[in-house]
Amino acid sequence: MLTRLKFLTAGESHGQGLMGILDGMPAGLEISEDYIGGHLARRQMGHGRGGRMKIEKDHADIWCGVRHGKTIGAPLGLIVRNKDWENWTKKMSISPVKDDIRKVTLPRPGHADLAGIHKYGFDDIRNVLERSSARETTMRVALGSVCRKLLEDVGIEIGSRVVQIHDVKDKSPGPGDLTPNELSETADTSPVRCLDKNVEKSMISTIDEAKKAGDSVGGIFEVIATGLPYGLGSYTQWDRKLHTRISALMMSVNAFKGIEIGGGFDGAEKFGSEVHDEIGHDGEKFTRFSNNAGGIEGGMSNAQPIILRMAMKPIPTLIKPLRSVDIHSNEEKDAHKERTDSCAVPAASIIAESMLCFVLADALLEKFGGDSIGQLKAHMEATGQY
Ligand code: EPS
Repeated sequence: MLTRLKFLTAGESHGQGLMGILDGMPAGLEISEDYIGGHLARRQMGHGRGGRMKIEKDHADIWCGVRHGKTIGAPLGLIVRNKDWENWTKKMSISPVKDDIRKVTLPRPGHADLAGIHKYGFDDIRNVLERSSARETTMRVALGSVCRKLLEDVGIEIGSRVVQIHDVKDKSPGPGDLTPNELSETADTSPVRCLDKNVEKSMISTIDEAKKAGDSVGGIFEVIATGLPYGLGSYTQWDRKLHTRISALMMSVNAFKGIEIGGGFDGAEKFGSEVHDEIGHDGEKFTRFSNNAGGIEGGMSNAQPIILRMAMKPIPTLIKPLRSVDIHSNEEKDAHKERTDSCAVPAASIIAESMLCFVLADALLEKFGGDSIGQLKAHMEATGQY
């Protein structure tokens, strides 16, 4: 789904750490560990996170691809060390160990456990859960923040806010007067990334109740991008459409179960005349009277803000586990309990921002090209239409 950029992540949740490679970044982009770290810290926040986030203080070491603070056009390599590794050196040892390591044999409903052991022929669910854990999203945010920096340098901003946790909804329309960066800065001051203080309170108590009951809750968040020119993506082929690419990357995040673009599901019960955004002209450029399309028409950016909403399911690892069956004995038992979060919706909104950063940076490079940031900017200035 990415045409100019490639990225890969590696690493287990309780292994030594996470590795990531991002290939295809132009030369000359200023990037620092501090910039990446700022976004990693945002991913660690949020009311309802479990014990792991108290242990980790995620930091990405830039391993290669950057010299004197700027990219050199080579693949970027990042490493995030797991602080928790010191507690797992035997259980997660690379080489065989003499000790008897207890196997995980009770698959958790909703997780990769049951399908994973059948697929790979494992007799220990830990071989599955270590890689299927959402810990991996740390590296996505780290690499995605490099794409975010590229976008920021050409005036494209991406931000988000949480609009629902469990059944508590913030029904207020998106604050149109805030830029995406301002939106995120405000949302980041809330423990649930919600802009409405009253709704925030209810969201927090809903998470607390779920936690007390050993349960978990999901939610919905909104992601917004501004500053886009016309024509990222293309209508000419199914896999070049911008919404195809955005949906694919978004839906690659473990717990994301639904995506809405612009008006989304609401549009299904409206008339065409109520949904489509009428066109005007202000003497200089085309304008729109609404943005129900969410910034994408015909698989291309239409110079309006991109507006997305993602639904996240409740995390499947539960303190009060659901029914399961032992994979060795076939005995009915409760599912495996692992340290977990009661709510990770605020963190997930940062992951979604990062996934959008990959797609938009890629589509921008596809349209405007350039081996260096200077060339990209010159191409955009010469041919970009807004
Ligand atoms: C996560 C790290 C994990 C979990 C969570 C997300 O750490 P640990 O398993 O050591 O507690 O907190 O992942 C899950 C709950 C899951 O089911 O994958 C992180 O870094 O975001």
